[in-house]
Amino acid sequence: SKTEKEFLVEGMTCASCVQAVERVTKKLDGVKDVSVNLTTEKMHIVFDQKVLSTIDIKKAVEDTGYKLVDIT
Ligand code: 9UX
Repeated sequence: SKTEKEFLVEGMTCASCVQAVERVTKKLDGVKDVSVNLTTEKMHIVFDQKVLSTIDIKKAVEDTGYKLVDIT
């Protein structure tokens, strides 16, 4: 049930934005790995889809002030 997805993260303008997005997603139950790239604006995330949905991930990031766009 481990799955990988790519998202586009909208609204990041500095390295602290990247850290904020990584921090909020890494602490979600079911997330195994997250990496966010400021230049490409992409997030790569590995998570257990039995525990967490993409909606949950989007909500967590959007509550932090950024927007996630599904690209896979
Ligand atoms: Mo950097 Mo991001 O000062 O919202 S943390 S712009």
